[in-house]
Amino acid sequence: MSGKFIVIEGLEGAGKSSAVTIIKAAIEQFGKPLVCTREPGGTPMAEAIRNCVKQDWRDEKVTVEAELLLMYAARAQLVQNVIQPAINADQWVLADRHDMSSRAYQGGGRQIPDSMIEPLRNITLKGFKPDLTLYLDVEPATGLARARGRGELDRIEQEDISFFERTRERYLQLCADDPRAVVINTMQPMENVHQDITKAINLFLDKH
Ligand code: T5A
Repeated sequence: MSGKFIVIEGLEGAGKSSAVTIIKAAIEQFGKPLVCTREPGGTPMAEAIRNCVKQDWRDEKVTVEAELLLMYAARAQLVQNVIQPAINADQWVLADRHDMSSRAYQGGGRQIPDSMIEPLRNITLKGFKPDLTLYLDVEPATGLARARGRGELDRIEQEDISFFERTRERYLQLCADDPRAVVINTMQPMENVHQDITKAINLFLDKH
């Protein structure tokens, strides 16, 4: 027996926080012990990396290569120390972001070629992948307006809109190629978004 790995993905302001709350409740009702994670982060060292990548370093430019490597360094810590042990112990894991974020933000947004990303994925994940990914789709302008309403934008959130358009486009491509990914339209009233999320998670739970 082993647990399941469910991932929520999406641009800033897509509504991942409320999706986590809905899915967490559904899994707990299903009677499964649950571990929740976020990326980058989720272990003491990975949280330190998160602080490092989210902030500006005054005049020092964060290179796209350093950003990519830090995302995978944080992921290696989290997957080996938290996610895989939990799954091996028959717990379920609900993740706020995972590998698809790097492929979309660094691959799509930053335009880093797959030939650079793939070796890092192999080293870090060794073929490990989610059982279900819910991608919350939002147009960048709408998502960023929601994120702005919440407070100051961080280093990545301050990127040009074209960065988020490329990121979204890559997300949609990755979902189209992944039979375990479900796209949820979040550009509709919150109540409808929540109904769609509930439907998707219940469909998954019915099969497991
Ligand atoms: N990153 C991360 C990479 O570049 N590569 C990687 O490999 C990884 C793992 C992480 C940053 O790092 C990048 C991506 C990110 O830029 P973060 O703080 O975790 O930083 O950023 P986010 O995950 O984007 O967190 P956010 O809090 O911005 O996004 P959420 O959680 O999707 O937004 P949420 O749920 O707080 O919603 C925002 C607001 O919108 C409203 C909500 O009420 C809330 O106020 N809202 C809606 N309003 C109207 N209609 C709806 N349907 C709504 N849905 C939500």
